[in-house]
Amino acid sequence: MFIGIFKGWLNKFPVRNVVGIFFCFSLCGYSFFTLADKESTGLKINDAWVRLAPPGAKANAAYATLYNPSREIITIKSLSAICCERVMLHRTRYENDRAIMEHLDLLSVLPQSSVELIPGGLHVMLLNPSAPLRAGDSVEIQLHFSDGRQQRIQLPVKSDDN
Ligand SMILES: [Cu+2]
Repeated sequence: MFIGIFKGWLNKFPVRNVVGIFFCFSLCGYSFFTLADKESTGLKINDAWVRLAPPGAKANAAYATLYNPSREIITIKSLSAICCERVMLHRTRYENDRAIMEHLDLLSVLPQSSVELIPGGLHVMLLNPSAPLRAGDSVEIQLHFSDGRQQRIQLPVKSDDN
């Protein structure tokens, strides 16, 4: 009986609309699963946070552990965020006790491996926020992968001591 009703409902729509609806379902499902860390797509994100910067600072560093649960290399080719003018991948290098930040064009995470973004190492740099980021804010960063896929991640803004 249920199938009968469903068929009746389907007959009311031209085939093209059904395809449209299905496409919408799969798109919505895709973004839902990316956020929910679906096994086969995207990275699993842990310990993500944005470091609270001193007042007036034009940059905030962000950290996270990125785990690639898939069997293929996942490469981040760029990042973006609504909060900030630019988002870059940086690596801190030490030269004569001086910390130097280098820009990375790409970051690859090998299959079933993790990359740690941590203070003093690899990190994400959020530049020129449109408004100062405050403790307790949530920042959304979009990862753009080299295969064209994207993943949104949420990071809480926290001070160093918590
Ligand atoms: Cu940096």
